[in-house]
Amino acid sequence: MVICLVKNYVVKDSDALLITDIQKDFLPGGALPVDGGDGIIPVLNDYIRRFEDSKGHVLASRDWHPSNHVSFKAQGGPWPPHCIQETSGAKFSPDLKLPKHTVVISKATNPEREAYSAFDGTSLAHELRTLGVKRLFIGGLATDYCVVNTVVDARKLGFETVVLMDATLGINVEPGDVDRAIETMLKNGAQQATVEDFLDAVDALPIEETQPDALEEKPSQRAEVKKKARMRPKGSAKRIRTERKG
Ligand code: VGL
Ligand code: ZN
Repeated sequence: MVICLVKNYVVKDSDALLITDIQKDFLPGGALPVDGGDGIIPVLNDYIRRFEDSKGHVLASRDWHPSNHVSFKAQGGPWPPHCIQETSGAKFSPDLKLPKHTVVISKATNPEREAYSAFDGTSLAHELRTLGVKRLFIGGLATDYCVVNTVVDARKLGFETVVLMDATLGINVEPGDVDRAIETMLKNGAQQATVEDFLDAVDALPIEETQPDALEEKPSQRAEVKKKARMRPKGSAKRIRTERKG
């Protein structure tokens, strides 16, 4: 039996995209690089465009340590120094196309405490509630640290939470860490999705509204939606809707 698992997410203004820790130190050439971490940046840029087009919110977290942070080896922690406040390594990757109005969340700023979750000791929950966000889509680095802890907290706080599986990568200090992180997220009620599970705005319209007659009723608005759809790389939403996974 083939089970249809295509999800058809349509981004709306009560949705937020949270991009975790796409900072130079976590990318190849950085102080604590995630292998191939730069490979998810184009995918994240695609998600950013979708959220921008559909009035979803975009937030970005950053690891933002003081130079004497407890997680650094010199203080007895597990990590080399990384993402030190105001240094070049702590900067977001210049390849990540963050919108101007992105809400930036700085985490693990207390020298005495590790905080992998973007909710831990930050204003993230407050920001999301102020924006009216009900559903949180999360992608970024690293699956087995920031992402899993952020997702578990999001679930505890009552947000519907979707992990963007094609836009997150982990460190795997121990083999299987990433797999265990994914299992933990699912066990906590998170959903998982890839870009193929998203419908473009134009495909989400009721069928009759996409007919030529209906187009004439609201020409400017409709033209705008159509124009955006045309600007996309050859979309897959139509095909995906009939595709089966699993
Ligand atoms: C992280 C390792 C060290 C993370 C932070 O946020 O994923 N990982 N510091
Ligand atoms: Zn850190």
